[in-house]
Amino acid sequence: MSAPRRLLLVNGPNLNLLGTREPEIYGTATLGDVERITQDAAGRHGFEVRAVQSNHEGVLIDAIHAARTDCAGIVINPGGLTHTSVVLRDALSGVALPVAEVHISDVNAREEFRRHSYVADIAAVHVVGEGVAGYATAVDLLIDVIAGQSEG
Ligand code: CA2
Repeated sequence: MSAPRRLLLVNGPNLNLLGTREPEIYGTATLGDVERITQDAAGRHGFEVRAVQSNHEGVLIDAIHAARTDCAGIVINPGGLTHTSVVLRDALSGVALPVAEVHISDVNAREEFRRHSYVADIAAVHVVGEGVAGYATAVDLLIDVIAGQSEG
């Protein structure tokens, strides 16, 4: 059976605040803009997007589990959970879908604790420091990975 032409977009804690504070770090685009950018990029490849943002780890994990049956890949900005969450990592590796990890800011040029990601070594795609445009880059690269899988 061919893979579903749908991606799950996951935005973690506090990303609902995009566009309201800290524009010098995160820019002025809102979460709605991020979801549109991701949907537009996916649409150019004939994919649709299911978007979830939550400040609750369990909600994110349930959404990741649900993607197992009807999504071909996951674009995720785990927010601060990037640096803390083994359970989020386990959920992502458990569903065995290709993952694109996105960070709006350049996490390698900020505080030391932001340099470690629990997701990085299970993600096939990494996009860091491109602002919200990085979500479109992540979609393009993730769909390359998905296309490569279905060739094999
Ligand atoms: O750069 C990113 O995308 C981050 O994933 C954003 C997280 C941060 O903990 C990561 O280290 C890097 C923080 C998300 C909070 O976003 C806000 C946006 C506007 C105002 C306040 C918070």
